[in-house]
Amino acid sequence: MKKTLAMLTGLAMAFSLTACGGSTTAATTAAAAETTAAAQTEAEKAPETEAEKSGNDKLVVGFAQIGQESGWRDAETNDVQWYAARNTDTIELTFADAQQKQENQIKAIRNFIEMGVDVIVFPPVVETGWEAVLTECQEAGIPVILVDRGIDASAGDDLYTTMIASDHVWAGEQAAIVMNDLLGGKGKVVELEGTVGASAAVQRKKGFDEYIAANCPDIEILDSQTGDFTRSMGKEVMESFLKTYDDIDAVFCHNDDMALGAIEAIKEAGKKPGEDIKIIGVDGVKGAFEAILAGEMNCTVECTPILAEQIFETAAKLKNGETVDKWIMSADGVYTSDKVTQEVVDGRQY
Ligand code: GYE
Repeated sequence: MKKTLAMLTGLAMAFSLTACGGSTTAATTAAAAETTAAAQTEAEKAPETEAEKSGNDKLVVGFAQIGQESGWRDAETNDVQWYAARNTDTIELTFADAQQKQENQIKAIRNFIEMGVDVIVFPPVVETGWEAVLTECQEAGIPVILVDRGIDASAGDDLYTTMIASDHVWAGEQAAIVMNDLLGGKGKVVELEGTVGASAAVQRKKGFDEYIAANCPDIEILDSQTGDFTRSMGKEVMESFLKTYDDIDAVFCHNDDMALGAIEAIKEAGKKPGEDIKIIGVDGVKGAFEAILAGEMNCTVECTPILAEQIFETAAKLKNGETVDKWIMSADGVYTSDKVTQEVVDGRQY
């Protein structure tokens, strides 16, 4: 009993339920609040014993979210909570926010194992350090779906069941192809990297840098530093790049939030973003589309956060013992300024 209470307190602490980002509609915010209430009530109840669980035919999913570092992340959270809130007759979602800390994600996953959920879903904040907890999931017989980021291949891909994510190497390559066009094959570029050790950052960098090295002899990458996928750090690091180099022609940002931060830094330095310094981001959030329409940004490579339907459908298949592909890849597009109209901006849900 003590153990149960301690665990519940831990769980309740893990439920930092997101107040959603600025681009959310009232409807999704309301839905998120609904799920929040459901999740909190769930946390207050005693976790199900295996016996109780066998009487529960709902799909019980534990989602250990990274945090709220970007508009993209908020959009993914909203989508998952919105979907679960609309399917409460078949789905029971327990959602934890790890506040960007791997140790919190691991704690949340261990709580889900103790609760005996049907399927565990999480985006690994970094690529390494998951062997122990994923082995525990395996020993408990709980399938694991990685979403939007992967784990280090050397850890072995039998540690998880499937991954639902975009191809981040492809995104980096697409950004490099557009960069080459924007610069007419010649110029000096800086790079704002995502969270150190996150697959989305490692792979976007690999795709971009390798394409430039192999195909663009007159494009030089002057510097590359992390902005941790946040707007504030993107701005800060761009400010320091602008102080160090007076000849920057373009910036490749591993996500749109950092690109939006870089735009502010460039304006404050008295230059025109999108013209004096070209800007490419990744994600395809509404703010980036608005910046492209305003001529202050040149391109965003899409990486869809709308994954809920795939996540829950895949989880249902795994609960039924079906096998699924090891990598369920999202289909994404590349948005240069010629493709971004007011209609496209208005049509963006996130
Ligand atoms: O691009 C970024 C977010 O893992 C794909 O994480 C995701 C990335 C996304 O914070 O904005």
